[in-house]
Amino acid sequence: MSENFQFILRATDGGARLGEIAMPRGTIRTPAFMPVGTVGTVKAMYLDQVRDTGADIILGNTYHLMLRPGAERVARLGGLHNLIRWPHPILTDSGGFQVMSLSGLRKLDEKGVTFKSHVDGSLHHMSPERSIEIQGLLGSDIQMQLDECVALPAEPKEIERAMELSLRWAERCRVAFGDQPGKAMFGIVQGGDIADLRIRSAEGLKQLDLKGYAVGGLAVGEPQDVMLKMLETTLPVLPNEKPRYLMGVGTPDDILKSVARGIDMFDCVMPTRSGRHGLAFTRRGKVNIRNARHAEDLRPLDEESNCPAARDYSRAYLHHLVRSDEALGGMLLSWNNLHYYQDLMKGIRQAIAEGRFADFYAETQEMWAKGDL
Ligand code: PRF
Repeated sequence: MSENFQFILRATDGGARLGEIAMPRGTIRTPAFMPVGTVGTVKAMYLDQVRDTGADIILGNTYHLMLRPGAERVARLGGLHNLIRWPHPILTDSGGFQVMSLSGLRKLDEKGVTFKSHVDGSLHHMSPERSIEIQGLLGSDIQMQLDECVALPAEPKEIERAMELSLRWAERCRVAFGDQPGKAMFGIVQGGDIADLRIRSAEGLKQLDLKGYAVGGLAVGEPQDVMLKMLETTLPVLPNEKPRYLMGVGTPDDILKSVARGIDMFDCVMPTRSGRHGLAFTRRGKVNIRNARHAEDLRPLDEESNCPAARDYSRAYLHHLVRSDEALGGMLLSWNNLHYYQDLMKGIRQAIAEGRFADFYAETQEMWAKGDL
């Protein structure tokens, strides 16, 4: 643990980086996967379980928490860590992206974004300063600037406008955040699928000398090779000695390929959301447990896993639970999936430490390609 926010790069292997973010609430081993705890819960999981899968940090959402239970209320309740009983680091997303994807009626201008709550239809305004204020009230350890993420494909002019606006908002967020020892505010690179815009965004953010940098605006409709190309364009511009976070990504394959290009942090709803829908991630790729072929299969998802959900429950039972819409089905598959993701990150970190990331990459891809047993 550290009194301050500190990123230590321990080793590199090709483009892949092994590191640690040390901060007062704990150390985050990178490359890291952050389970998504949108409304103050990693859905269908106990936080003790989340911790036991190997998570060092979880993510919360400004947008959801400001609407319900409300940022000031969370503060009165002793902050998010206290409320949800997670004493380890929490990163909060700023709200811009969720406003775009979830709320009805929204108006965006220089001042910020006005939107209609998806909970009760009420009108809200969020400026860059208010986003940082809310993240402070929640008690977030790593706060994100307010940005505008454009879904792809989009017109170049539109992508450029949103990128420039995000850059100006980054400056305002930095001023609003000030200097908070032990906490960090990250900037977010935008620029869609246009290399020049990505470079300008990254250069602009670099000048703000932030504690970390996220790459946003990807995995929003573009093919994977475009996303990877954008990482190859963007990452060399960002300072080597700061952590880099790829927002909202992704599949296990996206993660491996992005680590290879120098990403240190990820978050995604995929393991939990797809778990609730009956999709299991395993060493041998994805398994749709709803499929009729599992109905009388007494084998577990993966007898070699040390996750009880993967090792001790039959596919037949998981199939039955999911088909019956039982809560336990989603709980077990979310557990299996988060465990799988954290095992993948652990494997990645070990491989980088031992200078065999390329071999690990090839072996992991080979296992996925074999398919389910
Ligand atoms: N901006 C913010 N949060 C995000 C994104 C973004 O661009 C994405 C895009 N993949 C996910 N979450 N603030």
